[in-house]
Amino acid sequence: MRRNSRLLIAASVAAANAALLAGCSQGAAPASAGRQVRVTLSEYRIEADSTSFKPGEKVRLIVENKGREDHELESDAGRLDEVKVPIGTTRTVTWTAPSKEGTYPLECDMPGHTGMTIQFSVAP
Ligand SMILES: [Cu+2]
Repeated sequence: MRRNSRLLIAASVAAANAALLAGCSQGAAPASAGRQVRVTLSEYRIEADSTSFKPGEKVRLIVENKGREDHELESDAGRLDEVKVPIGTTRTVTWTAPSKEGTYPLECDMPGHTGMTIQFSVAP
């Protein structure tokens, strides 16, 4: 039961990512990244060193799961593809902040993790 629902979610996330990728070209990020921002996942919240970014700023996100469950981090509006972060692991990804000013959610979209969200802002 649990396995089936995970598979379904994985399939729908893959479809969403494909749709996102079709609409933008941010996959080809150069190796040089700007500042590092640590993001910590636990039950059921997200904490981050910084939640303020410049439009189009390139950032290295160091995402650590300090919880007792698997988590992930993503932002559809903020253009961060899903980063899976199993229990006890840390994942580093390069991310480019949206070019448009505004407030965006970063969230864990796993079943039952509703409310595991943090807002970040993009402003010059
Ligand atoms: Cu979670």
